[in-house]
Formats: sequence, C-alpha cells, structure tokens
Amino acid sequence: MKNKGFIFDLDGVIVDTAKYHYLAWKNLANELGFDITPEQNELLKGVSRIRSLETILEWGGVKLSESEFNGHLVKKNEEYLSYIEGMSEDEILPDVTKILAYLVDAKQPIALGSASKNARPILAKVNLLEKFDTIVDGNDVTKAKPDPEVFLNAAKNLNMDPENCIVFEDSVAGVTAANSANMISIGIGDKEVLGHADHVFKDFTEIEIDFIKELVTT
Ligand code: B16
Ligand code: MG
Repeated sequence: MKNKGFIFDLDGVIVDTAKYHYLAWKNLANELGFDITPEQNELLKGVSRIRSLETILEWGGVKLSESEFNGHLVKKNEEYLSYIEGMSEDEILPDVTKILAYLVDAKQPIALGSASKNARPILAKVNLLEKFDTIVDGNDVTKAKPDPEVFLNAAKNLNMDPENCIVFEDSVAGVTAANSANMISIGIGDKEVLGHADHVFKDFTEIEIDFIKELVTT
C-alpha cells in the first residue's frame, strides 16, 4: 500500500474544545464589562490565542495596556486548562478513534497540525497522544493559519511531500492553509462554510473506511 500523510487539526476535528475556550473567553469579556455570543465564538475557531483576544477586545471596544493584555491571556489560559483537566476519552468526537485505528493499522503516517499551544496535554487527557507520529502545534509555528506553515512542518516531520498529504480541518482558515500547502483538504463541518475544501463531511461518522482506503491508494 502506498503511504500518504494524514494530518489532523485538533479543536473541532478530534475534540470539541471550542466550548471550553468559549466559557473562558466569555468570563474574560464579562470581567471587562461586555459579553460574547456563541456566534462570535464561531469566528474564533482555529484563530491563535493572541489574535482571539485582540478580536474580542475589538468587539468590546476595550483597550488594554500590554501588561493587562498579557495578564488576561495568562488568566484565560489557566481557566481553559482547568476545564481540560476534566476531559476524558469520552470527549473524542464520534468515529475519530475508528479512523485513527484504521490508519495506524494500515501503517499510514499520522500528524497533528493545530494552532493550540495546549495540544499535547489535551491529547494526553483523551489518551490519543501515542497515535501521532508527529505533533505540530502553536508552539512550533511563527505564522498562524491560513498560512500553511503548520501543515508544511507536519509534512516535513512525516517525511512526506505536501501533495501526498491529506488534512482534516474544521475551520475556514485551516482549509485555506491546507489548500495553499498543496494538500488534499477534507472539511469537517458545514458544506456552506467549508465549500473551498476538496471534500466536506458533517463529521467522521459520514466518512467510510473505503473513502480513506481510496485516499491512501490514489
Ligand atoms: P490555545 P485548532 C485552535 O485549535 C482553536 O480552534 C482556537 O479557538 C484557539 O484559540 C487556538 O487553537 C489556540 O489555542 O489557546 O490552546 O493555544 O482548531 O487549531 O486545533
Ligand atoms: Mg479546529
């Protein structure tokens, strides 16, 4: 069987940590005297921590000094990590484990390509750390998605050419990053939102093993 590199985003693809980001960002906004909506939270998916706070402050019309800004970032992350602490395997999104097990069994190289700086502790919590041959996260890149850096680094670590890599992504910026990296993009979510992906599925329960087999062999 030919080898392909399979690169997974984390939040929105493997686990739904967006709900924990939302709780922590909402509390931060409330402390500063405004609120953020679930719709606004959607816009923060796949966006780096710093850019997320800049965006939230713009929404609230709040300006902070550099030290206040950094203090809020640290506090938000501490609260977020306290939610992560309570995570378990039960929070892996449906059929993700099945697809990963197939890929491991078929000896296909697997990478994580996430904007999160907390990717390792999250994967450890849900017991998936050892499934990945390489992890490229927010600590390893200088340019955030839609820049392809995170996926290109993942391909390099897997020793695979970008055109032989397949990316699973739930965010608009992530699909754009995969496309710019010259990889096959598989959107996980809404077809209306991720129409620029090569393929779109609502979630992994819609992906047949035969589809994965075809990706491996073509
Ligand atoms: P952290 P992904 C992204 O994860 C999240 O979607 C985004 O909401 C978050 O701000 C970003 O990670 C940074 O996360 O604060 O943990 O470093 O979708 O790229 O896996
Ligand atoms: Mg994501």
